[in-house]
Amino acid sequence: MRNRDVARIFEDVADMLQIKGENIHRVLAYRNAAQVIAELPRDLNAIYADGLLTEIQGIGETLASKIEEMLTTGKLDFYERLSKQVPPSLLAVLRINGVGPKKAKLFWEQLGITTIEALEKAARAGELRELPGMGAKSEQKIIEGIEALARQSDRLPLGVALPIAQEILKDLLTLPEALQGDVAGSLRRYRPTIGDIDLLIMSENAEPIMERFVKRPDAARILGHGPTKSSIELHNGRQVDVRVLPPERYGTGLAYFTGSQAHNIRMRELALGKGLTLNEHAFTATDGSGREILCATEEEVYATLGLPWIPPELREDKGEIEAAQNSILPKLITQADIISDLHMHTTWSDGTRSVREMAEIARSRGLKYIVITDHSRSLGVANGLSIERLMEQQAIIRAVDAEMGPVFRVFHGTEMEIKADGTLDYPDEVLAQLDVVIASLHVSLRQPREQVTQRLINAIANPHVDIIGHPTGQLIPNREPADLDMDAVLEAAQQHDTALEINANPARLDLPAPYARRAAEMGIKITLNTDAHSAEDFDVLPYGIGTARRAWLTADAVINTWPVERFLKWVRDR
Ligand code: DGT
Ligand code: CA
Ligand code: CA
Ligand code: ZN
Repeated sequence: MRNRDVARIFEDVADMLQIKGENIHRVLAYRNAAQVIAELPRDLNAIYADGLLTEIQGIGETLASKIEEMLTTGKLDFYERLSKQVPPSLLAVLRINGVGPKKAKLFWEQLGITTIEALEKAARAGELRELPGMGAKSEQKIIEGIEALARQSDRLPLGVALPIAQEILKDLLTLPEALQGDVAGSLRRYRPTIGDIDLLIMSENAEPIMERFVKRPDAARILGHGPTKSSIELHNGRQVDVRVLPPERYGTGLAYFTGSQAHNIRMRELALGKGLTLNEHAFTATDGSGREILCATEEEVYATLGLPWIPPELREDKGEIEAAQNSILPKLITQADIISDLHMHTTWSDGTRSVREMAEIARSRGLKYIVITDHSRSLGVANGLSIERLMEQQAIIRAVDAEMGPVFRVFHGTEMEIKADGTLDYPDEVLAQLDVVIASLHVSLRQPREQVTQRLINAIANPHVDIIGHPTGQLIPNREPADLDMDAVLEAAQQHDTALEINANPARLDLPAPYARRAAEMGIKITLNTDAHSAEDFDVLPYGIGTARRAWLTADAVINTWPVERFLKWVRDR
């Protein structure tokens, strides 16, 4: 048994105990153990062999002996006995948003429901509303929950996957045989979520690279170990593929394995038009001669098709081939273009650093100006600022700004709540005293389309509001965006010259790239911010840059590349 199998059984045990109505502490002990084990970087079998099971946080004697039983016998007697009392298929029902153990038990006992399918049928037939504590509304919620579950994908957030990929790549590149390496696949294209990790290594001698890769200590399982391609599964269940290519074919392989599949299909069609086939190895003449064209670089691959090199973030068959053919590919923004950050928090609300510290960190990272935007008063959970505290903060910010001198500027802003009733959290006369106003939705994101859209439009239309923060409210991978009428939102932003944020936090990446692209085409200004709450949070910028590049943005489309004078002129004139 591997870590994830043990974790899954503990998770199921927790659920079954909870459905049975057992002591909550006991339930939580199993649930916590499941989580700890799922995230362990080391193989449980190795830990067990070293006699260190009870050293794992949250694992006492009882749980350790259950782990031992599973590792040595491949099953858990306690789990088998529970499965006879609570149908295991009922556990899937708990994954529906809005269905907890109490309701699952109710549906099972009253209606004999043990599967999601049966529950959906009963809900659609209006049978759930008759049950105690239920009604038409909660019945509808369950239908929506089932629909949302069906849409949910088993994909890993970019922010989790990229550091893992980079670490593995770095390790393989320590081998003298590895001449070069790249992250490929959806990760190189900066998709917000990824299915698996694809890595490419350039080498004449693949064997030592394959060897080192499959022997990684974080490999839970070797899925394949070939001469030039190997795959492992990490303890978190994720697959990593490594392929080794000789230098003279590296460009062809990198282009192929970067994808997307849709982009590759277009490339292959273009090749056929030139009498060539194209696969991961080479172009081959279709005239029967077998003549190959090898490409060491991606530039050569594209040049063979008469195209300029296309940045990976654009390779989705969303017009990039046509743009390349017509020589109108955008000059995409890069991290070096960014000279400011307009959204960050300090200890005044829920950040971990003072105004001065945030300013110094930002300056040391090469920025030229920042805006301090702590939360507003109604967001109690984030220690939002009363008007009095906001004005106190202004004095501090003005002092820090003066001390930092003219080449680094610190401005005063707010990240103001758009409240559930659609009103804004500070009155206009307070907003008028701030340099920059961001308005964001944090509460009541599940309001009906018309209502939540109107809330956002109210904020966009307020002349003091300069920026809408993380406009859709999505959280990756599990919280869906608010049900916004994006056409109406973009139209309003265009009309009022209100900027929309691309929040670089990999859990947000909001505004999503397709909307950001449309917004920029409409002339709406985009701002790219880290929303930093700590020093390390500034590191999320590359995720935002990747998203901006997926949105086809040039540096000029993004406020954060503008010199401070241009930025100030925009906030003052609008
Ligand atoms: P993912 O892993 O689901 O996030 O997405 P990708 O794009 O990383 O897809 P993956 O890992 O299945 O394959 C990596 C790349 O290899 C993919 O972007 C394009 C290329 N590729 C894989 N299978 C095929 C195929 O059947 N046809 C074509 N044209 N390309 C493929
Ligand atoms: Ca992949
Ligand atoms: Ca793959
Ligand atoms: Zn924020």
